[in-house]
Amino acid sequence: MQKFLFVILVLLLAETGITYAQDPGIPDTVNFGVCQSYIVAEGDSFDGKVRVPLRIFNDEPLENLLICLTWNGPIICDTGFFYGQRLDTNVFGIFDFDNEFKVIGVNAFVFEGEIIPDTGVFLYIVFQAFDTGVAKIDTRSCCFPECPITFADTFTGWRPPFEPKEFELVKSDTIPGDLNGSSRTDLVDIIILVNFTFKSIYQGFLRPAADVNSDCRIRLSDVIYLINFIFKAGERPKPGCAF
Ligand SMILES: [Ca+2]
Ligand SMILES: [Ca+2]
Repeated sequence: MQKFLFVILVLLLAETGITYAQDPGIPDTVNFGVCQSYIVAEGDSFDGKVRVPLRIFNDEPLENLLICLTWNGPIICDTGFFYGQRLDTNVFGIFDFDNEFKVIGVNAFVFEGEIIPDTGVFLYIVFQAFDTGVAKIDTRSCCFPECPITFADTFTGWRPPFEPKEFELVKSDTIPGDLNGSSRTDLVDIIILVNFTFKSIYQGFLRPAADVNSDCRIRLSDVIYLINFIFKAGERPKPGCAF
């Protein structure tokens, strides 16, 4: 929590001195793209990952953007990674979350230069799902500490419209690491994964099922993880997030 308080402080400090005004040009927006989930049964319970793309449209250069989110449903925040052209060596991004208070803080600001005008995915948020059902992501504008979505240029700030996102968490019938759908994980699955990783041969498997170490990418470390599981009684494949 201490770390997150620090980020909230950064967010609030960053807001200090901003004069709110009408959004210049075309209205900027903040919304979400299609959420993807991979949830498997673990005995009587469920385990999985959900990837939520946060999308931003800004037609003017920005100096600062602040987004606070909250959620409900059977998910906890796991990680987030920035995406696209907006962050570079002079534009710094902070992503932080607190699962106890169900709050996510996103801040991007410039050391020099600007956050360029752009449209599309700005951040992927990855949640861990522990059940099926419905989840919803909203802003923190309504709650204490209030943290409205704010975009700002050098002189003024504005509050772009935001669309909350509700999505369904559905159980998958596949098993992590079972890439040929044989209902078991064995040498054949390793060969399929090796062919994909080193020869770019894709044999139609569900991608998150191949991300067996659940780091949201399919690569050599997944091959090693799967070999260790099958031949060395290593850790079981996890539901992945490489959608
Ligand atoms: Ca198999
Ligand atoms: Ca992986």
